[in-house]
Amino acid sequence: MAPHAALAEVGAEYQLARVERDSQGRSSEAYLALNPTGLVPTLEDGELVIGETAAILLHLADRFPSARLAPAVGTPERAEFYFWLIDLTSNLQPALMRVIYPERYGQTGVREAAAAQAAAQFARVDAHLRGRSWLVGDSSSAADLLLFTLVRFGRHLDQPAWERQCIRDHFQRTASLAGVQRMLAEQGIKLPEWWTTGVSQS
Ligand SMILES: N[C@@H](CCC(=O)N[C@@H](CS)C(=O)NCC(=O)O)C(=O)O
Repeated sequence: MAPHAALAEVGAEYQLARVERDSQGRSSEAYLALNPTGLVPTLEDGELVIGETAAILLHLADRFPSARLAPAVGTPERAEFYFWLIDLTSNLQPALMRVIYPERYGQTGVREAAAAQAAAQFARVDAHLRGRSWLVGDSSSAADLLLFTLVRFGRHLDQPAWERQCIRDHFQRTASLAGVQRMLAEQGIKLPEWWTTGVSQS
């Protein structure tokens, strides 16, 4: 979702390709040749083939600087932007994967432990968003697209992530971005009823 929304936000021309897996969840040899991790997403940009959501977002921010997917290089906001991309990728996302697919981790109690970890991370993000519209600075960045994706994954928690007020406001605000709207329409993703009500652009 996040790289797709970023492509739409920057106004790039792009094509989506569905990645098929076999019944054991294995990716095809052709896909593994593009991305040895077998994970989605992968971006092909001319000769460049690159995986990992955060790497793709950083690349798109560099390729389309006027779209301002990232704060200016060398500023404190840029450093905070790195923090959020790396924090969301390395702390929150793995916890959510354990919540959604606990059977892969082969131990009992994985889901409960991971759900507690994810809830703590969301509480921290919610506190950071208090009084702010976006994760970094005064305008949206690719970090907001990544958070939006993970908040939607967080609907699987006993207390869905978007039930936290500041996260919910941020989710509504991010859902209103033109590129996010386009991504949602192209992926056929429906948002919950509440997102259309009370959208705050402050
Ligand atoms: N750190 C990777 C994680 C990607 C990831 O977990 N992708 C999921 C889809 S959202 C996937 O490929 N799951 C298939 C699997 O785990 O086998 C990234 O941010 O790109």
